[in-house]
Amino acid sequence: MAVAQQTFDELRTAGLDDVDPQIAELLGRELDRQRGQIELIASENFTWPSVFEAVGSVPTNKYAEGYPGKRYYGGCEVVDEIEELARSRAKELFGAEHANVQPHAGAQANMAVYFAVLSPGDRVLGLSLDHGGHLTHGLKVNFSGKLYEFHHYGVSRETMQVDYDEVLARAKEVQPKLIVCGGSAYPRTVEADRFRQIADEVGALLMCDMAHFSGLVAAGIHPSPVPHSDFVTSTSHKTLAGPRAGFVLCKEEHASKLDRANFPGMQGGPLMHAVAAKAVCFQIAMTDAFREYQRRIRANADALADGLIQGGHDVLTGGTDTHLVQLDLRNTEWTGLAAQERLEECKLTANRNTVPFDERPPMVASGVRLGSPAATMRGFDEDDFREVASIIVDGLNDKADVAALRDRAVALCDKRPLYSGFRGYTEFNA
Ligand code: DSN
Repeated sequence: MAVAQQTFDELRTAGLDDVDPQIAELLGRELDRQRGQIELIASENFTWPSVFEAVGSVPTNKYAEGYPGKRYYGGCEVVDEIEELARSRAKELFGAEHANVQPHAGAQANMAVYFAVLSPGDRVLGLSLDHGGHLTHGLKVNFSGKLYEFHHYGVSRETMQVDYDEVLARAKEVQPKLIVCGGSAYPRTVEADRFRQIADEVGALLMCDMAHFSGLVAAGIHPSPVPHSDFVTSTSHKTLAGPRAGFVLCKEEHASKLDRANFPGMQGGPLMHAVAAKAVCFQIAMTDAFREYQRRIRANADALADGLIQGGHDVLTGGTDTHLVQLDLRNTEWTGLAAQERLEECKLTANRNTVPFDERPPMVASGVRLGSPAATMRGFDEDDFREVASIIVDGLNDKADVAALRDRAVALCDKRPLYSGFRGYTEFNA
């Protein structure tokens, strides 16, 4: 029955199909889209059914401004336990002294840290966006670039990797109050221990944004920035494979400043259903199964990079230490935009990305950023990723048989079905 005809009592028990068939249909189409293409966007993943269940759960109804035991609302005894579990699991998983699990996303996690330790106009040093940083690391049009005096270090022209001597030289020149390491398009290990030495040398605080590689850190595959950093920020939905959300880890000495910066400084009521889902994600990330998943992410990223190189393409830095592979198209006739569009025609989803020292603007770019977490989640192995690399190599050719390449991609999707147990848009909507 159409929503306009439903009574109040009917609406109180009606499902989405009845209330909003348009949105229901779009959700179904989005599920089909996710199932029917190979997801290579390095920052995306397919989360666990248990996380979907927590995200679509009743704490979405609850206001809980404040922190466990110190709320501004009644009825918080259960959500207090949820948040305590999320906090303690985050601390245990990453060996952190303190965790704040309330930031809605990675940008808010970074904002909470800046609000905790910086005043407007303070100097900060971070990796520039066009060398693999992030817009919240001081892009001029972002709050970070507007509020603070951000300076940037880049990667070396020879190695395309961070040159720690150059970072030290920049830090001495800039005298920042905070150094930010990590980023969104850097394929190599972020050596937080070396950033710590640099920060100590110039008397700066250190924040590591591990949003991209936090799953690898949880599994012990990427060195942990936690012992070396004053603050570590992350999302929970990339390699960590949890809900779309953020969190911050810090040393105990910064805990109360961080918590106050997040609330009441920056956010209002936390999204307690998302906090519950973060607790689930941290629990899963402590298992051997999760560590195995992260090992596969790494092996698959290597297979992808090797396949591209063997197919005659340049891969930034010659490979990867993480889940992320940057295809460098500067020696080809392809722009990042054209390549992204061609791959999409072949049922491979990725995003164009500038490469360091790119002469093209970001909307065109000369690179394509690729990642292995999502396809690995649906069961792709190294052979599958070698086939993905081969489809990319064959696709980036003027004479490509796009229909045949699309068939090869669809064959992989059919071999590795996604969310096969789902009855509707999620397992929980029959
Ligand atoms: N948009 C995310 C990424 O793609 O890396 C970072 O915010």
